[in-house]
Amino acid sequence: MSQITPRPGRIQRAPEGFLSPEQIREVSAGRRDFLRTAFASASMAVAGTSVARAADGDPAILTLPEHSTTLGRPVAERPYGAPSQFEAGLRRRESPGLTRVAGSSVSFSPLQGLFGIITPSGLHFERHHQGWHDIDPARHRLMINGLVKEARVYTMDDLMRLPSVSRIHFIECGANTGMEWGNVAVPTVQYSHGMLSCSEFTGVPLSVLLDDCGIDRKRAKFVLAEGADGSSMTRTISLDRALDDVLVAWGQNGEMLRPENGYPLRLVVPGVQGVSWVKWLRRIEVGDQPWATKDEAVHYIDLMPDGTHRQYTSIQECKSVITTPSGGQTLLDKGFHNITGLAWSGRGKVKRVDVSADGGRNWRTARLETPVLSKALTRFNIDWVWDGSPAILQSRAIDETGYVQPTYAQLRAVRGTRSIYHNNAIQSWKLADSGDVSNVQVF
Ligand SMILES: Nc1nc2c(c(=O)[nH]1)N[C@H]1C(S)=C(S)[C@@H](COP(=O)(O)O)O[C@H]1N2
Ligand SMILES: [Mo]
Repeated sequence: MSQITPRPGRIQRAPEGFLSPEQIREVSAGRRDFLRTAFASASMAVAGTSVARAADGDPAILTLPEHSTTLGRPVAERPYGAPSQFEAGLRRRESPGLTRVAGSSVSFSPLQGLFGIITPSGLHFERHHQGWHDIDPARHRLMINGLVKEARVYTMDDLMRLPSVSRIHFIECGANTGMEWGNVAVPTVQYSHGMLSCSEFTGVPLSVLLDDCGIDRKRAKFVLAEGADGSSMTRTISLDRALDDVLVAWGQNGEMLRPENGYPLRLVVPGVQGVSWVKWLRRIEVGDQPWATKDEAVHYIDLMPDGTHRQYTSIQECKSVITTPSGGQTLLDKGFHNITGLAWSGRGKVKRVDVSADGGRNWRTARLETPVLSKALTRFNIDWVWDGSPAILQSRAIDETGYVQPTYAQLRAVRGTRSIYHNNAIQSWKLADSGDVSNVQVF
């Protein structure tokens, strides 16, 4: 157990992500001097007490600010709310140089700046193979055809009058952390793990629609989901899964999906890699064998150490990452720090998360914050007192099947180093005695 010291350690959170080490050092050095002067007089005045900031000398508490003496802005000035101007650093970001065209690219969620388990819709990561569209829902249709008694075409109105459910699930691109297979490639958790988001999705279970069309129970084994964008995004899903927890969803976090996330309709395939969550969903075909389309025969296959490719590895295995402190941040003080992060498993609930501060030699079990939901992000927290010496911070998740998140050595022993997809290895953040946190790999 750690003692909570009265003045929690402060963190330079560097939400910009791509600060150079020099810039980070500049910022944190400046900030430290500032903190030192700000607190010097205060701590003398209250010597012997546990108060961190004395009122004495702090203009932020002594002077009545303008906002306490003037009329505020009118209600509904912004009919659709937006974040504070002071949160402008919290942005989805493209990784410079990762892709050549922005229409076929990725933006990463700023995990380092998020709380809890729900990703604000405006910060949900994006992955488009052929750009995004804002499709008129009045003109959008979903067709179900193939091995069904009656092929049907649904309008959005048809779908939205059906009995719907709302469920919280994570979506993770299969290529998340893909740049880290061979060596450390990116500086921050936004770029190493930010193709990950979690929302409450609302829609109709795909099983309801398949029932409505009457699937040929004898021959039907698979379904194919197809998107309405120009990428010909088509993915095979086994019928078992399609009838289990897959949703045809229009809602995301209480409102309609955002255009970037598939408005007006997307598939939600809990636990499965993002590519199967077909956006702008326009067709479900029922068939008797996998289609082996381009996005499952050429892309989204795992290159194995022996040179062969593994197909149809869809589940996102148990994984976790510490989001604070994480790469690019700087601890400005010794003493108490809350270590926080996210854990998830495509196979069900997270059972336990352990945290190490010494590169995996010793582990302590973190607190899992409720709710702990199946195939959803789970938030963990653990108290920690930094004594100022270098440390390697790691988290290791275990899911309800008993599967333990692997080390890089364990993962590479099976998968090699030249893969792209399904890297769920334990992430290490190195904390230097300067307080700077950086991305390292520990074997
Ligand atoms: N129609 C269509 N669906 C798609 C894609 C796409 O390009 N077109 N990209 C897929 C991939 S690879 C991922 S990881 C997820 C990303 O979903 P998001 O953009 O809502 O985060 O959508 C999937 N569904
Ligand atoms: Mo993806």
